Amino acid sequence: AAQIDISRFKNLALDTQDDGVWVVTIDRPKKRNALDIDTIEELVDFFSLAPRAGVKAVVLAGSGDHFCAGLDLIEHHDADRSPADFMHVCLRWHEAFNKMEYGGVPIFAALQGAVVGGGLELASSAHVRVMDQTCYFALPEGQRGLFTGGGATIRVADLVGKSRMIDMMLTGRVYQGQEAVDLGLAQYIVEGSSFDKAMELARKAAQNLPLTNFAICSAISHMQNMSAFDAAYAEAVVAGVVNTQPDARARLAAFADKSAARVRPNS
Ligand code: 1HE
Repeated sequence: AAQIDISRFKNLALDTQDDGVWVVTIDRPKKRNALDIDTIEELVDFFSLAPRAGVKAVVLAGSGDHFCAGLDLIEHHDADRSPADFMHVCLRWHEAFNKMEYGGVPIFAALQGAVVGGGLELASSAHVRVMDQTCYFALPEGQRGLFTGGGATIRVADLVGKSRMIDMMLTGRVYQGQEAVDLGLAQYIVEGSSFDKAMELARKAAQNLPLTNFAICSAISHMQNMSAFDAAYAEAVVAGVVNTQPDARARLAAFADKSAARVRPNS
């Protein structure tokens, strides 16, 4: 298994829980967790290793009152990048976010305050988003003279639909509260701490077999990129591997001997 050397990370605060859940916190609160080059490289590092390091689930958080303010606009301004330079910056964002979405480790984003621009691109690369009452979503790139470069055209459009994304960018529209959940920007909204809820969900997911979670958090995303014909084939292959894994036998036996919990409606 790969080892994750926590001391190497400066902009991410990493914390491990004993059930295999890792807390990954973007830790630049004075900059509202804006994503500079170094932070993106740390995300690439962590999420490249996580699938091979026994990480069972991740709670992805932002330090302070805001989840993430997106691209570090000051770094971008000061660097005065060439088109080719910024293209390569964006490719590193894609490297990080693709590792997240396709890596096979369940990621639960705990959202508060601003989830804007690249911050929304980051959040949309998680598998599950939990928002609190302070949380709001926007794509201010349009107003800043910019365009999205971290996958919003794929992932945010996928969450809210093309027309809503275009409106968000043209007009700076902000979504918050229950409406944001209804649109699919988050799956959960809580009265209290989004972190506590994300942790509860991550712990629950961490009890699934790792190979099952790998398929859920990798295969489904890959299949969206395939024709239905090829996706059905890939699904059969994945299910062939997952549904016959030796570790699942005990769970199947528990169902057969009626000791396993049954699926019941919410009370
Ligand atoms: C930053 C950034 C940043 C704050 N880059 N430094 N994203 C945006 O357009 C969002 C820009 N940020 C904001 O609208 C606000 O800062 C917030 C709503 C997130 C927070 O407001 P507030 O009042 O709590 O903080 P503030 O006073 O605006 O900022 C506090 C500090 O954080 C200040 O630095 P300081 O050194 O003067 O104290 C800000 O400069 C700094 N800060 N946001 C750099 N984004 C791959 S393409 C992706 C495209 C994009 O993501 S475009 C960016 C969209």
